[in-house]
Amino acid sequence: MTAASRLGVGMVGHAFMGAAHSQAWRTAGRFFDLPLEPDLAVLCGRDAGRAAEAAARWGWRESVTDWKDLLDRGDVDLVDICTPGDTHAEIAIAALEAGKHVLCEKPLANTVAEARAMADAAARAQARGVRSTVGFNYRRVPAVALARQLVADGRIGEVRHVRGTYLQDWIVDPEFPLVWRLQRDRAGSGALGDIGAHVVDLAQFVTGDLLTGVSGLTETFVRERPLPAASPSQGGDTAATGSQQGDTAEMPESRGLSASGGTGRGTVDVDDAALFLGRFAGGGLASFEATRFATGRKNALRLEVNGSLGSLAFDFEAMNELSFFDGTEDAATAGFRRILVTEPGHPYAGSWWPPGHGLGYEHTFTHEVADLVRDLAAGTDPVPSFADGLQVQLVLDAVERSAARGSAWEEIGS
Ligand code: SOE
Repeated sequence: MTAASRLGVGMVGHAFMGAAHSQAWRTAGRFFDLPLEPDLAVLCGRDAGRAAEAAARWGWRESVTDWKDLLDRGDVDLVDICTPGDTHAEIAIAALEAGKHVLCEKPLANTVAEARAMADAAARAQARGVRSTVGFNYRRVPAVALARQLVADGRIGEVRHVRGTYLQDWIVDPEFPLVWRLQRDRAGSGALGDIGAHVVDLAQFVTGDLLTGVSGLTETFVRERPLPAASPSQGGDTAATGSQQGDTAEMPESRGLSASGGTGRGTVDVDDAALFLGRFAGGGLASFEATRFATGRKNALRLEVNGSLGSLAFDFEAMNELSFFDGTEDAATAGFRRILVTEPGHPYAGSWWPPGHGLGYEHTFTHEVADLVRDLAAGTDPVPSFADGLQVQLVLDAVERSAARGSAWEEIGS
């Protein structure tokens, strides 16, 4: 691999997202003809032993414990941020200013102020040819990319309704511990920022339109939980177990919580669920739901778009399918048809398996890094940008402001 043909990657964090990104960096060059070969140079985690274990498991050449080490390395061209949201701004801004491209997991940040600082740093870096993107990976589901194409081609006409839900149930058990995702100072918010960010980005991506105002309602059903058992690493550093439960909580005493080692209880200061209405610039109306208490729903990211000429419906739990209703067809035979999005001509699908064999969650990350590598080689700006991530953060912030004001209508700032 010559220096000119490689893209040196340094990844910070190695929990669930670190595992997904590692799989993507390892796989992208084998299924997509990329102009640059990703080189998994170095993984960073705060606990040396667990970082070394993760580096060996996921295929990284070495591991370090200080993310700042990545900024001085000549073999790192891009910093991939897979840590909890409270560290995104510091790491991304420093990496951009050090001349490293950045892939940052979603949500971009925990606050609008942080997101704006990141977007400003990205704009300054872009002027120097240093590029950045935020990891809204569901845009890269073939069925979602097809839905966006159909809307853009006018196949459903004017968008009237968007119905977006993201339903999970992994904390329904009140004894599930107070992990970092349930701590405002680490995660910024609860279901709203974690999975609400995805459904907002998805709705705006598929419709090609932006929300201009929202009215929101949030709830925390379980207001205190057991403190997590002390663990040798802190939140966001553990090797993935392939589920949210794999993100162990950070050491309780590191947050001023009692160092009970899992015997005490702590207050949940984030939302368990958020419901909100929205209006799009083009006049369409939207309803959204992001919850971790939809008992029985594991990762049900769903979007339905109703237009003046037809409708589209997507459910991530059947991610290789897109339902399409063509309202221009003869009413006698019209109906929602199931498009199996696995044909060679469908987005991304031609790089994988024969029709009907299907893709999974991991492939969305492979598509994400494949598109990113192509952009970096071509000198074009990857999407979604940090500015796109800021816009999602503005929506989330407006939902929280609305919920705090009795669901009063809140305009989306800029
Ligand atoms: C929530 O637990 C979560 O891990 C999100 O953080 C991811 O973005 C989503 O892809 C799966 O669920």
